[in-house]
Amino acid sequence: MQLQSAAIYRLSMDLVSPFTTSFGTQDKRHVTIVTVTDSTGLVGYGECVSNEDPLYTEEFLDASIIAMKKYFIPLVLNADISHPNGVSDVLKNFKRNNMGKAGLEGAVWDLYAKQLGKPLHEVLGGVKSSVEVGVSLGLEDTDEAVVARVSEKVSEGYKRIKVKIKPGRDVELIRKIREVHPDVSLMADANSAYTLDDIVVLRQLDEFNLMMIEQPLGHDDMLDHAALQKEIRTPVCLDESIDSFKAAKDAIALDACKIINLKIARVGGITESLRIHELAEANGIPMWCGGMLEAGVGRMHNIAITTLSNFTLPGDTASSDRYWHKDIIVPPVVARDGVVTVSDEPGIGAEIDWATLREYLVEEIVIEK
Ligand code: OSB
Ligand code: MG
Repeated sequence: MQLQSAAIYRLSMDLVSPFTTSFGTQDKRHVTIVTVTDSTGLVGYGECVSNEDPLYTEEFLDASIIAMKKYFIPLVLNADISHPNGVSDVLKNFKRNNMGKAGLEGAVWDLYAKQLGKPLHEVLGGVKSSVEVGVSLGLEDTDEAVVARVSEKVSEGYKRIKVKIKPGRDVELIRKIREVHPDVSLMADANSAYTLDDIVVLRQLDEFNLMMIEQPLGHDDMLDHAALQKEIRTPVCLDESIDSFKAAKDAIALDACKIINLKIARVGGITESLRIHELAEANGIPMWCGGMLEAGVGRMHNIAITTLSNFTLPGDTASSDRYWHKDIIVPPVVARDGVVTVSDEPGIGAEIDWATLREYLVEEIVIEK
């Protein structure tokens, strides 16, 4: 692929509103953009979605940046790879650090598609020209404020609403949402906040006809999720637990979930994502594409992968303006009535708006071959 150089852009972007989950509140994102440039000057874009702190998974941004700078980027630049699949081969001895790997690999995939002059979704084997999306809503100070948010997003046309729950903010919150929106496609995401000791509460959630409950138990509680799924009607969806093809295979073998939330970054990149997609499809496990409060580059990767056939449920790739006053890509992501039209431009299908990116820039790291 004639890779010549790479760069890491560390940005600081304020969210339009704070985002609260069971593990904490974020009011800004340390967005990290990765680029790779080939010998003709074509540039591929990736986004490393690591959070500042190791709260969602063990990975955190400073560590991802060191991993990319010290190991991943120099190796990949010098590996003479001919296809983006080669990135995970070159990096296979490095354990985990999946978000760092995926940030770099995403840039290589975008560059590869641009070298072919084709949209990334087509290179990946996507089959849709538009994708349905939902929205993920954080906890608010009061349940009433969450209900108001849900109403706002329902009126914007999102195809399903996900709300965050945690112990003490669960059954009553969902009950209040259902009183106002009895039929809306609704799901809850606990981000690992419960254990099997909370079975009484988790069983009560069965009453609300939720599409699914996302990651109720710990990230490494595959057996407990399997036990839970036997006890509740609501489909269990795994997020944090699915960090590799192997994890997806185990989850399916154990009946630990009925649905998979796929995040490209959590599994270490698009190549691993494609393997999981094939596995899930063969086993009748529907998928949707999760999010990490990405800026535009990561959102465009998410849209590209959502065009694959087994992404049958609306994901979390909401419009850019749900997150940012001004996104770093042109055009930004726009969901109309919960539908995003897929771009047919080469690669991810959007350009970085460098003037805007520079407004958010904290540090720029350039790595030559
Ligand atoms: O658990 O899906 C999650 C955001 C950051 C970290 C974890 C999660 C989320 C979200 C929001 O739910 C997804 C998005 O809107 O990008
Ligand atoms: Mg989740």
